Amino acid sequence: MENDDLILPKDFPKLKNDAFLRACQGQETNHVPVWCMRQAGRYLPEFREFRAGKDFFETCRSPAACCELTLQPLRRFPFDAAIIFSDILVIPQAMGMDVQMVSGKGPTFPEPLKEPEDLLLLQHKVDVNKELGYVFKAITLTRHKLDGKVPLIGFTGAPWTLMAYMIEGGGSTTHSKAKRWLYRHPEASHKLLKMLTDVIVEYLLGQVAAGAQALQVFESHAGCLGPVEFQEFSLPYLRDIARKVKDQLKESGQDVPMIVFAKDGHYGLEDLSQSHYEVVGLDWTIDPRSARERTGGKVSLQGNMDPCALYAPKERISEIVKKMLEGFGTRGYIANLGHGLYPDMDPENVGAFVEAVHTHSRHLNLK
Ligand code: 1CP
Repeated sequence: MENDDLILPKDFPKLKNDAFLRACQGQETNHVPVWCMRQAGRYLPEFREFRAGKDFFETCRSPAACCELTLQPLRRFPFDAAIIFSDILVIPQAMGMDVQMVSGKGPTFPEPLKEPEDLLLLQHKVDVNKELGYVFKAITLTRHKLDGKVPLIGFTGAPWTLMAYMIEGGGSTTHSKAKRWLYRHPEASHKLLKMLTDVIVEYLLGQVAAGAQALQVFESHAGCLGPVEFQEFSLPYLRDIARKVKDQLKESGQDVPMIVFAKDGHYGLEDLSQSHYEVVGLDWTIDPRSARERTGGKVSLQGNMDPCALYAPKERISEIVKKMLEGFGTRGYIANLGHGLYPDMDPENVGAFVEAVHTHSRHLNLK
């Protein structure tokens, strides 16, 4: 593979470990599959070394760099899935917004959306192959280089979460600027959410065409909405995305499992389990048994250990994992954290988490 640019999305190596894909579909597996949100990240010294001195979004635009960062955690741990290294904010960029990663501050939009008229400044029709083709190339390259070890997950931010960043101009604790739009400019809000939905659908289809074997939709800011706002401004778009992606894939005889992760959106759990997604991701504020009851076996579940439990000694991590597995059961379940890994986490404890999931679930399956 001399020139990575010439690698095509076909003749992919045969998949050797399908536990993750089977669990997404609710099928039996020998062990519970496990991966971690932000598994490619700053808690790994090799990640910090590779990223040192490089601009974050420049890194995102390099398929070779994304491939390397995606593979790094898999060299250390027997994760059952890989997630492509990228970021949710590549979509606002593709729509014409400037987004920079400011060290110590996080993603920053120098000119966030302020008033409904600002929607006119956005690119309404996005050619995803032109604007986001670099992500597709990264996916194709990574799928080849994974050599069938585990499936590759593609992802996107959900419309409300992206809208929140585009208005707030970065991270926020209250999201009051973005929520102001929901209460003051509901029509413009729906217009923006619809525009984002259209781009997201094309983007996800492009990821599948490039080789993504599952898709996760991150509604990271569900928690700042209440049940009423969630029903109006988040859920319909989450549903639309899954339905449109699935309908289009069906036309070409394809099917990939889709995961929806609405962080802190416990009030929407019943609805999320009836939204065309195979898997519902959970944060740690939901009790596993109650999540199973409330979703009534309609979907597989993913999550949900408190990431901070990784600060505990390894024996304690093992106990927590065992309890979590007993709560969820080993079928139709993908172990993960309730949110991403933090930069100060010890890679050894991440290894202990993965091992505990594999060991305890094999044991429970024998009972
Ligand atoms: O320089 C760095 O390494 C910065 C840290 C970092 C990383 C590793 C950012 C900045 N993004 C990423 C990669 C990333 N982002 C992945 C890679 C794959 C993996 O998980 O291993 C993924 C899936 C994302 C998705 C993402 N970006 C989300 C959704 C997941 C979540 O955390 O809720 C969100 C909200 C973002 C925005 C973002 N990007 C980066 C930061 C620090 C943030 C959060 C900003 C904030 O709200 O304060």
